[in-house]
Amino acid sequence: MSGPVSLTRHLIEAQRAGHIEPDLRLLIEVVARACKSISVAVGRGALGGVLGDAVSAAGGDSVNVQGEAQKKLDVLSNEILLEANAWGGHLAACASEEMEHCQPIPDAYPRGAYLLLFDPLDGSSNIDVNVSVGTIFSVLRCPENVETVGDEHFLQPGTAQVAAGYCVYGPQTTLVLTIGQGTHAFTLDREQGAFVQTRSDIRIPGETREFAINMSNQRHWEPAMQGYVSELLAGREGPRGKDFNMRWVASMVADVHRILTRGGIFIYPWDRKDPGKPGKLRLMYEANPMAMLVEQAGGAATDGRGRILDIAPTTLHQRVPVFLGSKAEVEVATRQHCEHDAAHAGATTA
Ligand code: AHM
Ligand code: MG
Repeated sequence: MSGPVSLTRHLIEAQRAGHIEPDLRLLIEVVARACKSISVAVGRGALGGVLGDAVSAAGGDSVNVQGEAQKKLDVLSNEILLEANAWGGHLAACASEEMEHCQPIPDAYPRGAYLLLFDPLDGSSNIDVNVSVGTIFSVLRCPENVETVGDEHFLQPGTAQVAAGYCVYGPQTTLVLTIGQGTHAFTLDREQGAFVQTRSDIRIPGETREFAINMSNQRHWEPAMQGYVSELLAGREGPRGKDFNMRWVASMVADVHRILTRGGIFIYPWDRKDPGKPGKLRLMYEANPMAMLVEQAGGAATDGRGRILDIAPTTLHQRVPVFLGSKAEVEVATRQHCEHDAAHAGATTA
C-alpha cells in the first residue's frame, strides 16, 4: 500500500518492527497532539490574546526558575504539554524549562515507564515578532523500582534517550523525530489535522559553508572560539580557503531545522557575559534532543571539547556550550578548541 505516510503509521510500523514499545508510540502521539494545539495558539497570535509577557500571580512580570521572563505562550505551551501527558498512563513524570522541579504524574492516573522533558516554547524572544518558534522534547526511561520520581531520575546521559524531537512552528508546522532509527520529518496537514511524513532518513551534508552564531557576543568568547570564527570570517583569503555565509534566527529549532535541511554549524559557546554559567542552552531539553536528532542524521554535536550525548548531567536545568551540525565542520571547531587547551595546559598550572 503506498500513499502518504502519517506519523501514526510511521510509529505503528516502528512498533511492529520492534523498535518501540506501544507506550512509547502513545507518548509520541500525545506529544504530537499537544504540538498541534500549540501550533494553533501560535498561529492565532494576537487574535488569541496570547502575545506578550506572562503576568505573575502577584501582578508583576512572571519569571521562570532560570530567572528568564516568561511569555504568555511559554506558560500556555507548558500547560498544554502537561495536560496532554497527564492521563495516558505512559509517563512517570514530566520536566520542563518552565518548572523548577519535575512533575510526577498525578496519583489519580496510572503511572507509565517513561520520563518526558521539554522546552515547551523555544525561541521565546521571537514570539511577538512572528518569527519561527518551536517545542523541543526528549524521552528517557524511568529507572526501575522507583517509588517516588524525583529530579535525580532524569539525570541520565543523552545516550539514554529513547526518543527525541522538536516541532517548529513556522510557515509550516513540522515535527522532526528520532527513535534511534534515523531522523524523519512530518509536516502538519492543516486540513486533515494530521502529521504526514515529508522527509525520511534525513542526512546532513558533511561539509558546509554556513555558520549560525550570535556574533554580538564575540568580545566575550574565549580565545579558541575567537580564533575559530575569525578563520571563518577570513573567507577565501584565509586559512579555510572558502567564503562562509552566516544565519542566526535566535530560535534553536529554526536554526537546527535549517541545518537538517541544507547543512551548517550552529554554535552557542560559553562566554564571559555571565562566567558562572557554562553556556546558555540547557543540556537536558535543548542540547541532548538536538544532539540525538543531528547524530541520527549523520551530523555531530559537541560542547566544543567532547560529545554532548556522553555528558553525565548533575542538575535538571544544567547549561552547556553547543556546537552541532555538519560533521566535518563540528570536528574542525572541536579540534581547534582541544588543540588550544593542549597548547595552554601548562600555562594555567605553571
Ligand atoms: P529560550 O528557550 O528561552 O527561548 O532560549 C533559547 C534560545 C534558543 O532558541 C536560541 O538559540 C538562543 O536562545 C538565542 O539566544 P540569543 O538571544 O542570545 O541570540
Ligand atoms: Mg529554548
